Amino acid sequence: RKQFPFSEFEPKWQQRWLDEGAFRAANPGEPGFDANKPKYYVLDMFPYPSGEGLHVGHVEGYTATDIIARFKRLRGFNVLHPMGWDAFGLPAEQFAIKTGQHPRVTTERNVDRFRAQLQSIGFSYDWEREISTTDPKYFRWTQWIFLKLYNSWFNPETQKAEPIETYKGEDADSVRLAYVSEQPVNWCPALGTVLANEEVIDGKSEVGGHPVERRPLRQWVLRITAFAERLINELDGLDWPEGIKLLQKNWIGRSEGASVTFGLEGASETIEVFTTRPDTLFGASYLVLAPEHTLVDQITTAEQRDAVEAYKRQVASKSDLERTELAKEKTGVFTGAYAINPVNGARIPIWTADYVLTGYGTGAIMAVPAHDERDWEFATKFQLPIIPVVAPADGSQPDTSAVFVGEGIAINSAPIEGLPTKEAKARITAWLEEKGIGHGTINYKLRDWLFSRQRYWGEPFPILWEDGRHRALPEAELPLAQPEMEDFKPTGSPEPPLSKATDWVQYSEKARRETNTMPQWAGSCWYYLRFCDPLNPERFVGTDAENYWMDAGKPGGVDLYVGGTEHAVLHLLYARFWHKVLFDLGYISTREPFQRLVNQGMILGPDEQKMSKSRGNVVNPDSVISEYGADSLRLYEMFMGPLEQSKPWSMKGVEGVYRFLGRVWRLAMEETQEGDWAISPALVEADLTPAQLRVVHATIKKVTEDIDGFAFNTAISQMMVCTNEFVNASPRPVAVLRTLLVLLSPFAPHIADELWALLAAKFSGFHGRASSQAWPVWNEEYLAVSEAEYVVQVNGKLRDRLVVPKDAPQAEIEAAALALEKVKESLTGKTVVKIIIVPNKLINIVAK
Ligand code: ANZ
Repeated sequence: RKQFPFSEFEPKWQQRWLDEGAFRAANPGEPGFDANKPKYYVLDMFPYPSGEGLHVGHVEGYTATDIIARFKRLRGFNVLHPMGWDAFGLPAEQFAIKTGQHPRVTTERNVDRFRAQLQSIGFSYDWEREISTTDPKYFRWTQWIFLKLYNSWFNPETQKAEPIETYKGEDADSVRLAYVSEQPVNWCPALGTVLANEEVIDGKSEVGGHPVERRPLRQWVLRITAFAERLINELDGLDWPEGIKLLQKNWIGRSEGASVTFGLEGASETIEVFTTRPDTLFGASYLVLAPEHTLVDQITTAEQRDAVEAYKRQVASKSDLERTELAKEKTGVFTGAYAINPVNGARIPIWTADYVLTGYGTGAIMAVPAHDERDWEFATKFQLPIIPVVAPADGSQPDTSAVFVGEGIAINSAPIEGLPTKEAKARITAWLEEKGIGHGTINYKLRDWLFSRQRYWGEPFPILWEDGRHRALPEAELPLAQPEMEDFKPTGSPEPPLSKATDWVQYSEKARRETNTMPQWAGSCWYYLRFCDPLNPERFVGTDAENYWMDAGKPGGVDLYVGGTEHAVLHLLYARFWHKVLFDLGYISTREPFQRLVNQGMILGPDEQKMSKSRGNVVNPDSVISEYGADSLRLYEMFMGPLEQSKPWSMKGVEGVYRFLGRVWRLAMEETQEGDWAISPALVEADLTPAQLRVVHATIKKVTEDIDGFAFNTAISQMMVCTNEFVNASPRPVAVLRTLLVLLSPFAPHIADELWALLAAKFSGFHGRASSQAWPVWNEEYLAVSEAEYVVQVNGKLRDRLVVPKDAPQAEIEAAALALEKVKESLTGKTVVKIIIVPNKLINIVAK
């Protein structure tokens, strides 16, 4: 038997909310817009509509934001709470290839299923704002933003993106924020596409785990590195978890150091190296060039040529990760050439080795084996000199049998002798600058963003090629949709599938279309802007709507963004980058997209392992809904524990909250003899007793503060306390429900609205819906503690705490203290000598 008839009223309310447009957010200038209210924009990371449907992890974050959205509405905010679909992507395309259906068909089917699932949980989205990244009306603007990137550059003087017209140099193509580059890329033959570095894990594709090779390919790349400094610094004003800020900073990987020029013996060329330790220049005993470094071929001597060529071939297939692994046996070959150390004129050999990467710094290093671990291993293996130039700061003798990587005091380094590392770095850098052989510089690990994919199911690039040169497609021709194709399988070579649509590709007699498509990240880089004004046909977002919802003038626009930590780096970094470009170009009003970020913890399987199909421990939200109802699902996911922690699923826990909702139901309803439900005769219009007032007001206070603090689990506990207080009370004042149902409505909106409507038939004061009331306010006076909390000690040691009425007689306090389990335990075998009571503070039991 069901505790309450959720399966009857939940779908009814979902439909009613939709029909009434209950959660519609009006834009400035639209009917129904109330300019006197403050705004609140609460956003979920929109889902990829996979074939598997919604999982309980989605429900967790989405319930949290829904509680906030409903709470803010009740507190008088204009709330923007939208939902949409990140619907381009590899799985849809692969499924389409496998089943012979067009990805649009399967994507639409998945979207319909996701929408129905979300609606069956009662989330208060403004469904009129629904968007999908695959909709031409949407991706028209993704393409438009790409053209803005293509038509702008980063002006180092203003540190801003500017229209390309302000660039005064010769070759505009060399500075565009979207540019073409021949690059070694991660080519995945099985997926038939190029992957970004971050999509490759241990030499395998993140999706599917297929082998990945390196190959040179012509690619579109976005110049995100120009924004590296701002992407670090502008994290400062944001209300994000420190851990996420750190992840972003580490990903950007700023290192301060110097670039130093070494002369070549017997040649006019020079070699520039990047070092973070210019203070160790006197200890440089050889140079290393990355095998791909352009100078390698030029400087290699005839005797060494075969060895170097063989080595380069051997290295070609290795990933950066394999090459730089610390544990790996060092390899390398002498080029036969020598360089001159500019600080002391020493003649040092030039090697090539794969532990130096081509994409970082200058692709060349000065090796200081005494103070760098990799150099140490390399020098030891190839018997190159090891010259200590830094001594430990504590004055102890340098141990030349081991590498010393720390900071210390410069030795064997005439002009900086005796200086501590920091000063030594500054001094030598100044000296290099004076002599014109080096300068201070900053390097970033961040690489420009490889932005093209060889796929069908993505946004085509609005680019034309003619005589080997690219140009923008006229804006009037957007959106540029993919051609209809029967066969959109990867071609097996890096030639994209769109190249098979020959009619589409041939734009004019001379011009051809670009055939790459954009990566899935593109659509999610700006969707939060489109939500502000999703139907605007003229602009990617209207100015008034953007100013209002994104809070012109504040650093970040979206008030609250909730999602998983898997997006801690890439999605958030990419979106911030696009946002800054649009901001610089004057299209939007804020510097940052997301003011506050909260990461939900992972929901683990009942076995405390990650939920996965292969482990067979996946909990399906649909089956929880059919057995216990949507309110129970919502409430349980919030009751599991703090939002940001990971926690295991438990069906017992679901039953627990389900029974709690049953008790809430029975606060108002009673079963009739015929098995129907009728309003409980215990329910009356009556004043609350002081004790009842205290519970109700304590509940208002706790729930209010806990929602603000994202402590949904303890808010629910307090509502349980309140319910237990009243469920057996007879007579039972109906006023309790006027408050409790409103407090409950963000968490369990269906039952709250249903009981509210049922009570309206008999009692006054139940107008509208529970979920459309004003949020209750607590009265501190009712809270005035008539209770005192005592610290209980035994022989001066803290054992427990005790809450008793303030005016309790001494004997009662003593008895209650002695009855405490922990006190009893520590009194075993002892006799109480006396009990000292400091009123309303402390009880000390002296025992022997
Ligand atoms: C000499 C030296 C002496 C270094 C010393 C370190 C310690 P991060 O912090 O990662 O920026 N390096 C520079 N370019 C490289 C490349 N393309 N591939 C591999 N290694 C490279 O590290 C910068 C340091 O890593 C640089 O400072 C350089 O080694 C090396 F006691 O130069 B160092």
